[in-house]
Amino acid sequence: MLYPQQNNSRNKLDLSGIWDFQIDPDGIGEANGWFNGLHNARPMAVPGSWNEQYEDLFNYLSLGWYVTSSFVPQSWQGERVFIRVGSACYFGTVYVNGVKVGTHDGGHLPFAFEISEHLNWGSENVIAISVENELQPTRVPSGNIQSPLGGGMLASNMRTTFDFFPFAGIHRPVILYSVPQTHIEDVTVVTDIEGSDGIVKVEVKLNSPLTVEGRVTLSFGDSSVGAILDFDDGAAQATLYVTNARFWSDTDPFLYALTIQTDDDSYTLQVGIRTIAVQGGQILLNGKAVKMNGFGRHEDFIASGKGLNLPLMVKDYQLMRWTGANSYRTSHYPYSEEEMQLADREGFLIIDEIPAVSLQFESDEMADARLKVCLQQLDELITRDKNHASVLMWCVANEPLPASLRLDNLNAKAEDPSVPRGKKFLETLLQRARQLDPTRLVTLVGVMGGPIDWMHECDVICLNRYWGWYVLGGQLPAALATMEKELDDTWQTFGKPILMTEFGADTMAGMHGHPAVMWTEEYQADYIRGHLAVAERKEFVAGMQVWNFADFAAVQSIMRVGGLNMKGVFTRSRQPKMAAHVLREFWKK
Ligand code: GCB
Repeated sequence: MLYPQQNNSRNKLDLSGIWDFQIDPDGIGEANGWFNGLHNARPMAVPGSWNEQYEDLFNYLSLGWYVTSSFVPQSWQGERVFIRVGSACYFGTVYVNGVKVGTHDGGHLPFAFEISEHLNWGSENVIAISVENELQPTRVPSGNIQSPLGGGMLASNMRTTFDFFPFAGIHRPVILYSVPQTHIEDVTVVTDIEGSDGIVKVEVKLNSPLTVEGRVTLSFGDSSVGAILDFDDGAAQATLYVTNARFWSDTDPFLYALTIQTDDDSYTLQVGIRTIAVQGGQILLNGKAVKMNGFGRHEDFIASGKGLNLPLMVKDYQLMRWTGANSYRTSHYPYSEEEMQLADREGFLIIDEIPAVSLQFESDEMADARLKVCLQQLDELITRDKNHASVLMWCVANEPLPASLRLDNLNAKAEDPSVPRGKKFLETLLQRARQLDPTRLVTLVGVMGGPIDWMHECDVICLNRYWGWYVLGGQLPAALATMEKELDDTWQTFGKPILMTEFGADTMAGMHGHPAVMWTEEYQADYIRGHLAVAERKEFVAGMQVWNFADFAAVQSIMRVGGLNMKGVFTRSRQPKMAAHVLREFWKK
């Protein structure tokens, strides 16, 4: 799905701003024509979650209506016009001038509907979007089911299965865009390297099955290479050769501008030439071993919730660089497209994850329903992000949970029918990811005590481990020894690169202790120092990703002080804890 852009053949109108908003707990809005305007509206920022914009909406997850109006210029008439929503959590319905134009299931991914027929050209148009984020067992991520890890521990007032606040609303920009009647519908770019030369393979699809000619050009500074695109049945391919190419990497994130031109349309993408592979215990970027050091993160901030927050995004990248990080995982859902563009530009190595956090497989029926959702999410994610140089890996799940998992007895799962059911489920997703994109690595992130048998199809073994926090808390020497042994055993089992995708300790900023006890800044610093020191001795550890970059909103519970998960090395307002300096010592060397 191409990101909208403005050029001579295309137009783009960003509807970000303050919209009218009204909650509809009884679901009466549609019958009463709320899509034409709201009687009792209050201002609401788009993009943004509604939960932290008003305290009475903090725990509200049911239906809410957003209404605005937009002038569509006369000059757009004759073009095809679409409305595109970057993300609505969880279910969105779009109305234009009173007509329902489409619905979309699932958060964190964009969707678009053609609205050319419903517009008033050269005048105002009423745009309404209703959104709800009810926690339901068949949604992904799921809610309102029992977690084997004990729902009450992590979630008291909202029955999530996952450990972050279920922010609701329109989280990313709503854009009106126009394209010509015959337009470029999709572009796929795959790059390769031969010696010092770069190879750029381009596939272009038009929206109609035409036989026409177009052109593709790759430019850098004053130079360019190009090729003819011979469209047959609306599709064309070309291969460009770049002698002495400048390869994209975390240390030199060089981007070329790739422009597709047809008689009616043109589209430009930023392209990095790079390869990605694994060999033994190493991840190879452009044929050379690279470590993916950084964080698990969240899209989360005061007041904006999960809403796109551009100054915060820039600041977070600067802070990550300050620690020496070069990588992160989009835990636990796809991040904004703006964020992926910044990762390309800044040279961050991304593990790109669908919202499949804490999947459960308690029955065939439930597993089938969730698999359908996950396959759609995977399709949408790969379609959206396939051309980003920064994306090295697709991650199909975070901590899928066997029904019999218990943190106090990590081995108790003989005869658990959710184990083979889960294996089939996860392998289906891994295979689909590989089939949709054979050029990238595929993985899933395993929970402590989860079946390692679920990971055989992964290119990289991703482990979330809390030795020294949830298990062996306050006993760092024993915790680190156990962790080291588990790493060695896992390497023996798989012979594949291992990434620690989570390890961390909740820490109240400003709390100190000598000796270092749990929750103090000293404990977190020692915990992280200990983990990084072990990892440094293991060549097969291809990266360490601390949980978490910053403190983030979770649901209220006895485990989350002030409703926050405090495993950040920065506070929620982005001040460093002692541990952030420890990271610099290791990663800036
Ligand atoms: C995990 C989860 C993450 C939680 C974290 C924690 O394993 O993947 O979503 O926030 O543990 O802090 O408990």
